[in-house]
Amino acid sequence: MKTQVAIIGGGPSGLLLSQLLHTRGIDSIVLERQTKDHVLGRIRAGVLERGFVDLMAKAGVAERMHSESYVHDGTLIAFGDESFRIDFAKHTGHPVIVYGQTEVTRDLYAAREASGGQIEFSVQDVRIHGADSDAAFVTFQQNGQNRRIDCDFVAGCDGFHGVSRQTIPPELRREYEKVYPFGWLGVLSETPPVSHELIYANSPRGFALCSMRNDHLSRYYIQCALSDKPQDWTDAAFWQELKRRIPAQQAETLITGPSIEKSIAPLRSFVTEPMRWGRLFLCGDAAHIVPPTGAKGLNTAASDVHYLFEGLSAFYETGSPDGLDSYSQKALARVWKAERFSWWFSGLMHRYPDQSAFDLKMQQAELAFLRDNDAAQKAMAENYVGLPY
Ligand code: RFL
Ligand code: PHB
Repeated sequence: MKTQVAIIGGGPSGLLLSQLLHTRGIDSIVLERQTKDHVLGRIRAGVLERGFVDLMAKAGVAERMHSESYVHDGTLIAFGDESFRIDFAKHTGHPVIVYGQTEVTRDLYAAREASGGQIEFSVQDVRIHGADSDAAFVTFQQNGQNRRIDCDFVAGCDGFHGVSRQTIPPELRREYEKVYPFGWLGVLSETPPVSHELIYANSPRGFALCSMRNDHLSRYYIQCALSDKPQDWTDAAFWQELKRRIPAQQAETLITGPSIEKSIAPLRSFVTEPMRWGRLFLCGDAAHIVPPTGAKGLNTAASDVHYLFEGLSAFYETGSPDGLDSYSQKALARVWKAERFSWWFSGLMHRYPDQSAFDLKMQQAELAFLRDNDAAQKAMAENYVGLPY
């Protein structure tokens, strides 16, 4: 097989890139290790920045998102018995929207299929060859057959555990990592959301988050120990713990029900540099991870896709390699800002096992400052709705 851009990974990064390239007549083949049902079964991100929304429109896949998403002009921050609202619209003129990653991925699959895009599922042993030469190619196995794609470029969109990052020789890679001493236990339930806007809560029992997917589907998270397993938590125990961590008014009105998904995610900050090696470009979770506090993972994947799409379009349309040459530097400049925000917001909202009385006072003072200071709220809101590309 032959294509212009071989894309490893059929998650949101790979699909969005493939669909955007298609709008400029650039050919790609997507290789996905899992089945489509498996990819669509993963419950992940929920909050989309305006940059992401614009990219979906550019890719021609914004129709259902616009009709079914929730527009949010602000968020509630709770600490102890207090809570205050940060008004995104007032501070930045922009909202965020809530539309699940599952739905984003579903819309992108539908668009790729409608335009005859090639996506190969259940591929195994994907290997990238000649990325540092003029003749890159990708080999893989499918249904017991060895297959090969010759290509101009490879986009490594295969997530944190993919092969693309590992293809870059270790001596050329620099990795930065912070692992947090807790995880998030997430529950999806077919119940109406407790609040129209998200609630981030720092309680003495740990962090909690109230989110949603639509009027009948809620998404809640609580900070948990890294050693916890989802099966350790009955639904009743989860609801009881959530109620103890959110403001009394919401705890009283929370409607509970059976969970339809329950999972635990560890929290990690991670960046690899550079994001390019020859003809291989890393995008999204393949290159960086943020803790989910602040909802930056999928959104940062989207800004990478934007820079790579611009670079590839310019290359094919004008022959200029400038956009590709500056890809890593441009993408990383924005990635580090998202890393900083997620790290800061995680530090502000969680209880740490080794937190001293002094550390706790610092956290409380910073929350009080955020509550009382307009400039601090504006800085938070600008980061939350998404820094410009
Ligand atoms: P993905 O989604 O991991 O997709 C990578 C795809 O590559 C496939 N793959 C391979 N394919 C072929 N060969 C290989 N060797 C392969 N290895 C892997 C995988 O099967 C997969 O289909 O990466 P991508 O596309 O970069 O997208 C990143 C996002 O998924 C991720 O950043 C977000 O989900 C993070 N995240 C959130 N981000 C937000 O922007 N807003 C949020 O509200 C938000 N909430 C979250 C989140 C992540 C969470 N978890 C579970 C980590 C909430 C949670 C709980
Ligand atoms: C979600 O709805 O899954 C979600 C929302 C906000 C976050 C993280 C996850 O910060």
